[in-house]
Amino acid sequence: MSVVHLPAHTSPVEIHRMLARDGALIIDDLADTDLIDRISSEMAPFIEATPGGSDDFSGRTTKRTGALIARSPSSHELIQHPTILDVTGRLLDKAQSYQLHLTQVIAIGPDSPGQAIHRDQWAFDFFEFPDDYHVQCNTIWALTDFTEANGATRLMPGSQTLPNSFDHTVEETVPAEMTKGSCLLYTGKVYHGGGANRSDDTRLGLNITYDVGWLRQEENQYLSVPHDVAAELPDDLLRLMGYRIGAYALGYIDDVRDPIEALRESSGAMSFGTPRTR
Ligand SMILES: O=C(O)CCC(=O)C(=O)O
Ligand SMILES: [Fe+2]
Repeated sequence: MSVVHLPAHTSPVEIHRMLARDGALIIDDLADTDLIDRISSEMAPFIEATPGGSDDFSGRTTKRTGALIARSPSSHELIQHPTILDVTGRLLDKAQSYQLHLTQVIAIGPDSPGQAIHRDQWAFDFFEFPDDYHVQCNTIWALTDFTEANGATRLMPGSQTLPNSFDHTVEETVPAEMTKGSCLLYTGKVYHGGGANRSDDTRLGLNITYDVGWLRQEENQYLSVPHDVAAELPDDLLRLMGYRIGAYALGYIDDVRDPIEALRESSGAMSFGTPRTR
């Protein structure tokens, strides 16, 4: 089974239908390559300064560079891509809200071995969510072409309802080959892993993941994005970052206030010690 490719104009309803069926798909050429190049150049100095991973799972010759909201203004457009947000809302519709889980450029360097085949939802302490309860929706935007040789993500389409196992092998997977600007979309339940890079070039992918509002975010947006930067961002992006009440009362500030209100009021100088007058 290969990873299905859909054209960029496919409706969110149809994309969601295919995503629920296969657990993974590629939307071809969803982003302008100009936008992709701007993001790559904004991130280049940060990628350069990032060390390789500290264990085999994250990849010792793979760099993971995050905090895109603070570091790459151009990335905001991809993070808030209307088609992706629409599909995410449909996939995560059992929860009251969803939020940004992480933003990360994954740079797989030459001679990197393949990553162990895994499910991303294992990040939540291996909790076994019901098959029909999706907790995360992942994108990997191709910042370079993804080829089998340069380490295209490998997936097992249709594997989302298999039991948990650490024993799946690369032979059971297919590569998500795609052009620069295309977007790999996959659920937290599908088995996959970064591919081995047998080329001379670095494979660059921008992983932007969303998760349900009642779970902890993998990338802490409140500290990854300095408050003076956050205070300048529009409300809809702040809400996506988690500056909101995630369910009935999750994530409130002091006297059950909306965090966005507290951020705006403090305008960079958080002073919660002084009683407020309304
Ligand atoms: O870089 C990739 O292609 C996939 C990485 C991945 O699956 C992960 O880090 O969880
Ligand atoms: Fe993964």
